[in-house]
Amino acid sequence: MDNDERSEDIMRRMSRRSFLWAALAVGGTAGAWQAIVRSPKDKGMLAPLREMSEVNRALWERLFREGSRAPTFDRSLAGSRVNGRVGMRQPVDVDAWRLRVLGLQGGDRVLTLDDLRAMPRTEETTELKCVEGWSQIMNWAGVRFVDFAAAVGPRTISGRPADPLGNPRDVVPYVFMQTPKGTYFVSLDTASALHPQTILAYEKDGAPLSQDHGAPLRLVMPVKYGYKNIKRIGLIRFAEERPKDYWTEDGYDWYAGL
Ligand SMILES: Nc1nc2c(c(=O)[nH]1)N[C@H]1C(S)=C(S)[C@@H](COP(=O)(O)O)O[C@H]1N2
Ligand SMILES: [Mo]
Repeated sequence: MDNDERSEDIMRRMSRRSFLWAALAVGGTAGAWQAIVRSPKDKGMLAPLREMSEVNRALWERLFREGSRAPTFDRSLAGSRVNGRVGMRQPVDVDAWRLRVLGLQGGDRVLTLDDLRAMPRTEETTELKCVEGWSQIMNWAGVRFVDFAAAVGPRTISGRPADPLGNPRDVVPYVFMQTPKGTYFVSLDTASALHPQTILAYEKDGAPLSQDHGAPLRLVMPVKYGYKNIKRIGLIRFAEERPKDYWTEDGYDWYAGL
C-alpha cells in the first residue's frame, strides 16, 4: 500500500470494499464468512484480515505525520502508581546491568546506563493508561527512542544507512524488547516506537527509576496501553518479522493503540 495515500482515499476504498461485503452478506452471512475463510492467505493471514491490519497501519502512520500527540501535563500533577512485576521478582543489580541491542547495521552492541545518559535527554509528563481501567499521570526523563535509534543505527529495508529522524519508514518494521532473563517481552510497530513521545526512561520525578517502576531503564509510550510500557529492559532488537509479545499471547490486542 502506498502510505502517502490520504486516509480519506483509504476510507473511500474501504467503503467500496464494504459494499462488496454487504452484497455478499445479502447472499447470507454464512456465505460471506465462507468467502473470508476461503480467501487466499497472505503472510499466514487471511487476505481480508490482512487488508484490515494494513489499513490500520496506514491510518496510524498518517496520524503520526500530522503530529498527533498524547496529552501532556504540568509536572505538579504527576503522581505514582505501580502495576505489574513480571520479570522483576528479584531486584536488579543496577551497576552490573547492561543493555544488549540487536538488529543493527554495525553488529550487536552492549550499552551502559552512562551510554544512554550521553544521548539527548528528554523529559515528559504524560498519562499511563492501564487496560485494567485506571490511569496515572507520571513524570519521566530519558532518551527519545527515535534519538536512541539514530545513535545505534538499526537495520533498514533499503540496506542504506539508517536515518530514523529523516526517513523513519526505512527502518525495519518491528522492535522487540525484553527483561534481562526474557520473562516479560513486548513487540512494537516501529512507527509507534519512533513516535516523538516514546522514550527510554531512566528517571522518574528527577530521580533514578525505583525497582518497582523498572530500574534502571523502562519504556514510556503514552500512545499505547500500559502493558506495552515494558519495565527493566535488558534487550532491544530491531526486526524484519513481528516478534512475540507477552500479553498478545494471552489474547490482548497486539497494536494496543490509544
Ligand atoms: N517487566 C514488566 N514491565 C511491565 C509490566 C510487567 O508486569 N513487567 N506490566 C505492564 C503494565 S500492565 C503496566 S500498566 C505498566 C505499569 O507501569 P508502572 O508500574 O510504572 O505504573 O507496566 C507495564 N510494564
Ligand atoms: Mo496494565
